[in-house]
Amino acid sequence: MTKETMLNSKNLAEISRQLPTPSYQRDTLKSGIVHVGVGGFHRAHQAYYNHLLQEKENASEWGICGIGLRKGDQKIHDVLQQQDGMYTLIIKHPDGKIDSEVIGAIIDFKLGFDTPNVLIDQMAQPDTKIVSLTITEGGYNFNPATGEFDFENKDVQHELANPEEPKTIYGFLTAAIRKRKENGLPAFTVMSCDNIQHNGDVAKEMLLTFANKQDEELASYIEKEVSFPNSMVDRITPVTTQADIDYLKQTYNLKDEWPVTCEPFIQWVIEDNFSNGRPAFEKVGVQFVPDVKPYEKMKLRLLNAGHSVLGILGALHGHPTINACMEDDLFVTYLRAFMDKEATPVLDKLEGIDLTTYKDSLQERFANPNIKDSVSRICSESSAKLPKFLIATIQDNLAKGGSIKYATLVIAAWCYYSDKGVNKDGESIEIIDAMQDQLHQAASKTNEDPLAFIKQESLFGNLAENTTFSSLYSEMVQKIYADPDIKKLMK
Ligand code: CS2
Repeated sequence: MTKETMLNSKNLAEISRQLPTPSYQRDTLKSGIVHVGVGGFHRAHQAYYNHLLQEKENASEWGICGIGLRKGDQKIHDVLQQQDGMYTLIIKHPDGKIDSEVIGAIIDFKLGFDTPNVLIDQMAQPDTKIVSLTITEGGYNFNPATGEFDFENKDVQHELANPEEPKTIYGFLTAAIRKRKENGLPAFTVMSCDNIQHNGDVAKEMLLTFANKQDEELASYIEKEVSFPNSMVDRITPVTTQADIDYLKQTYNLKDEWPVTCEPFIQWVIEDNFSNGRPAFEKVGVQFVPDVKPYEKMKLRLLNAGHSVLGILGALHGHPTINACMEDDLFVTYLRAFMDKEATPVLDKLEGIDLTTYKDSLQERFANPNIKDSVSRICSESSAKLPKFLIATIQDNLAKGGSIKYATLVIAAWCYYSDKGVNKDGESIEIIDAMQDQLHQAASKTNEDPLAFIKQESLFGNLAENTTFSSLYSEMVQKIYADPDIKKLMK
């Protein structure tokens, strides 16, 4: 067997005989963008758009420097370091066709949990014009029900008292903005790319709340000088599996230790609000709009919520992937009923977008048999996702007397899932959630108090006091506890 070719700059010419590789001069790129959270999604989305732009024209001031704030970032750092920042993007089409391409937009990666100054300096250097974020819904440090900044967070308390030892994104951003200000450099843009409605506004509000506690003068500088465009980002990016790594080895003899797979669909709608310039992303299909809010809401309340509906119910039934759910007619009918009867009636009107076509396309994307997006990825961190994706729809429908039964069953199923950690056949389910212990404790009181789970105010606000919701929920949760065969209740 021939020796595998390791993905790195030295081997690029050889690799390019087999699959597309960057044709631009990577060593001339500057780090105009510092990105926090170099996960699969960033690599399939923003870094991919950036790569397309680099391929199209000279955009050398807009290379990406990844940074990691947490110990968990060590592994991706080490892999990318050894691959000179490159990785393969494996785009899987529904008909089985696969397009693989080496992406080169990330030119550097730095870690800062032990050496925060390295990251502060990177953000504060003159070339940096944008700090972009995919730190997940939970990374914004707000209470999901009230939206208020969580000052109880130990890391936040530490960095407020020790501004030179930042730990969370807020400590790093304030330290870097302070340094730029002191050095007479213009402020960067903070560009959130997370699935949060009004993601830019939320990032701004949280950063200002934090900065006001630390340094009021700096907070008013941030308010005036830093821009926070809102955006809607979209591309389904499942967790990379060993099979993806093996595929590259077998097909191209290529050794890439952490490729990314994704669907062909990609979308980015963003407000044109940048304090210090931006790449010409419109040339590679990014839509710049004056107000992104209606797009965000449509995506979060249909795609992300739709995912959660399939994910939670699928986990309880025992479907391993989203496409397996979509092979089950009952799940397809249930998803569509949720979208048509509960999510759509509380969406804003969107000029030029036909929601029926949008929902049809979501069904096709979810059904892509090659994506194999695990329900465990979808269910992970549900405590940070469901309040915005699903509970908000229940609240809106309660306010106008609309249907809530489809979404309510998902909440009842989430309670059982959090309590038992098994599917209907008693097989264990892997639960990944920062609030796992609290969720489990609340859920495990269901037998004594059927409303115990929805009494968690940080997730549900005062919804437990709404008798329309609580009586329906109570009936459903008791039925699930009596018989967890969820399909009987989905009929
Ligand atoms: C998913 C998203 O995390 C989730 O639950 O719904 O990661 C989804 O795949 C992306 O937002 C698609 O753009």
